[in-house]
Amino acid sequence: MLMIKSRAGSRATRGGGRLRAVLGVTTTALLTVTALAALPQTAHAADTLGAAAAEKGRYFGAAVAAHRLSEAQYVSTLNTEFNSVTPENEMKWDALEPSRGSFNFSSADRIVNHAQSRGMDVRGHTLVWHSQLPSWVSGLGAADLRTAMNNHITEVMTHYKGEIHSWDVVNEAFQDGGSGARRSSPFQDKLGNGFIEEAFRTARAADPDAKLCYNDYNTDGVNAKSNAVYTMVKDFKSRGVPIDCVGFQSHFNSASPVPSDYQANLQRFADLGVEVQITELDIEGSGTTQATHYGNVVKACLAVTRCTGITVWGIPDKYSWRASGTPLLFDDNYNKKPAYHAVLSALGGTSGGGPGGPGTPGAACTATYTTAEDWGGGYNGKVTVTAGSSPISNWSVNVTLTAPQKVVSVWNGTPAWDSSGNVMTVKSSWNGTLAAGASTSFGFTVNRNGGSAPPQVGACTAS
Ligand code: 9MR
Repeated sequence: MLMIKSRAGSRATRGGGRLRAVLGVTTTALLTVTALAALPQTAHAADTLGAAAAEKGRYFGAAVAAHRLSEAQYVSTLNTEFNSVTPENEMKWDALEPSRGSFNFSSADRIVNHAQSRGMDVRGHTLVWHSQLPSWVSGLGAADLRTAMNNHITEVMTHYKGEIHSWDVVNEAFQDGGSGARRSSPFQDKLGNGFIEEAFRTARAADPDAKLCYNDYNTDGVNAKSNAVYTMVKDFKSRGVPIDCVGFQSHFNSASPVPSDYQANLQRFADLGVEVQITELDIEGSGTTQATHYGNVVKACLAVTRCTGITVWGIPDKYSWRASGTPLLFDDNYNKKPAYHAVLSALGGTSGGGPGGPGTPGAACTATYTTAEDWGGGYNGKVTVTAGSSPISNWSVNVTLTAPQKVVSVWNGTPAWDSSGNVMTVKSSWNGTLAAGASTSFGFTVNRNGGSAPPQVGACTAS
């Protein structure tokens, strides 16, 4: 007996992207209300990781634990700095389906609800993995295991349909070490090599808009294990097996440092026609050495066009799975470490903007972009406009779309179009007057029409 609770009702009241895509241009009023409701807490755009990454067309996420969401400092750091979350343990099989056919989504829902209320994206982790697998699954015979695997994928993805931008469909299916062989697991041992393909096909059918990723560790450089994954992805692409992305966990320490061919490895996967995502980044160490490694990882991602986002595996060091190695960006008191500043700087952001606002010194105003919601076929963009060190009474920002993408509505700003129809100049409407350092925002809905390039947001001008 399945005990699946549909999230459709909550999605409607939260203003899920797909609903808005259907309503389109005729619902500007609704869009205005819901877009404002979804604004992330941060107003200090380019001085946060999420906003700086968004300016580069990327997300910057953190692994999150549901039970930490009642801790004020944890939540405020999450809300201020990150625009994507991955449930650290709450979407694993043992958490979601502890006994056969009986699903418990409560902790995972808590994270998804939090993310949605702040306009953050969610990565789903993970559907099929040998670890954190309940014993009832490992005890099944082949036929039953196949049914259980496909049912698990279908029920979980259906529950979160339209709410997860990327799913780790299969995690860690290859052995460590030199062989490049498959890892022994109930799935591998009973279903054979075909289980990965079957999982991806089932996942595509369950939520056609979610990006489907293969995720693994020690595949970050070119080596036997990454070669084996590469061969599989190439084969999937050539045979039309649905795969959209490869996740590189990127757990680094002195025994497993950032490989010198990290960027080249990301690039060779990207060249197969998949997105690459850095999914569980942490680097043990401290001070400038750790900071340099972090900066290099971010630069590698930015140098690969199809590297669409970075997730760090936790927020403060004390909650890391490798806490003693202090591998994260915030110390135990949530102070920003040198590694934080290196990441922000590599993303093109600027440290040091306190309350009152960031901005390029001397600029009348700054404009920073984030994607508020994304439903595959389109998205809602948000541009935060922040006055510089003097008050302003109006502002103007150019937004350039790449055809065939089209803007279908704009709110909290007045658009005008150039002759190509791709460049819109958005001028302030009711919200032109800003005190020094104060922020406002405008939003717009884009239909992708099959395109994929992120919008280019130009400089802000004001008078
Ligand atoms: O960080 C997770 C930790 O809290 C769990 O105890 C552990 C259990 O296996 O999983 C950790 O996350 C892992 C992730 O799901 C897959 N890649 C390796 C991560 C670190 O172990």
